[in-house]
Amino acid sequence: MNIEELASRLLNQDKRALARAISLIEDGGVEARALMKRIYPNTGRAAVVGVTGAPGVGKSTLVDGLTAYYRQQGLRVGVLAVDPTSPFTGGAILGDRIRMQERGTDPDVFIRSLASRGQVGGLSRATGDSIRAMDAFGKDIILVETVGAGQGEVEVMRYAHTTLVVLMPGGGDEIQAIKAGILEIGDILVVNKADMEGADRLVRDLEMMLDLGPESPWRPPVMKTVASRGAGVAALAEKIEEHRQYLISSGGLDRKKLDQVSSQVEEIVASSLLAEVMSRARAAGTWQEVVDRLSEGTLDPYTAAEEVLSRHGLLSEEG
Ligand SMILES: Nc1nc2c(ncn2[C@@H]2O[C@H](COP(=O)(O)OP(=O)(O)OP(=O)(O)O)[C@@H](O)[C@H]2O)c(=O)[nH]1
Ligand SMILES: [Mg+2]
Repeated sequence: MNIEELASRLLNQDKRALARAISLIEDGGVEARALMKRIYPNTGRAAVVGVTGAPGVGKSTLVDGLTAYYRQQGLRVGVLAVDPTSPFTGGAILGDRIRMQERGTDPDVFIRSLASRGQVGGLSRATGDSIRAMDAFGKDIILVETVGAGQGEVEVMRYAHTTLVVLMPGGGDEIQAIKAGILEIGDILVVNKADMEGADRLVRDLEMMLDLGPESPWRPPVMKTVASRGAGVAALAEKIEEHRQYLISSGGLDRKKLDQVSSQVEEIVASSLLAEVMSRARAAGTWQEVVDRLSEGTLDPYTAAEEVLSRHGLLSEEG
């Protein structure tokens, strides 16, 4: 199937075309770039909600509950489970896929997982482009689940318009989350497993922490849920909508979208330049020469990079 045909099938809501598109995006080759160029004008409509938090806090259960809620509203839902921690297999996410299988038979729900193939940068690009593909397909809302407690999901969450940071009582993971800078990215803090002891205390601790934080026109609300029973999910969905309205009225949504797309352009320029310089340096034998001198110990990495750039970079005579 050529790219033109794939794009038109995707835009006509052919689920298999969407699945194929995301596979191409994961591979990250020229075909994916051609596809993204073609479908870009059809993007920008979907609401993107990120769900992050430590392993096992109930993110997938919550995503499942939100999916059910949105389906009742007649909205078309895309779910993207992104795992920056486990390369290749996406072990944790496999379980989610099985759990979500029932939801997956609903023609208006599309579920897909992305696992790290080694570099966080590649996963981040694939996440952004997969969200765009789902958006162009016609999803009204896209839920992006990502696991862990570190840079990986902060990176992935920049594609979300509204980010939910999920915590559970007794995990002590709020300390971890604070340390890793995860709480700061939360537009809504969710205390899930509110049926367990310590939920109210965790809510109080989080509120206190928010009191100490900088004043902001949007103070992240702290919501309690029991995702396994669907309790609190409707109220959470209402808060998500409230945040979206706040973003729209404050101009924050347009700003976020522009920030995201312009930083993507920066990344594309950077990686294209890198590829070009390296291929010239390899072809001219400069690279081998530099590596040889590094191995002899007669060259430091800074001087080495300067030599490569001065001979093959933008400022070189070669052009
Ligand atoms: N008691 C209780 N258990 C819950 C609740 N929500 C989810 N669980 C259970 O917690 C476990 C983990 O739930 P998941 O939804 O897989 O959690 P997750 O955050 O997606 O986990 P990872 O993707 O592995 O990081 C499952 O056994 C759920 O049934 C809840 O509100 N209360
Ligand atoms: Mg999960």
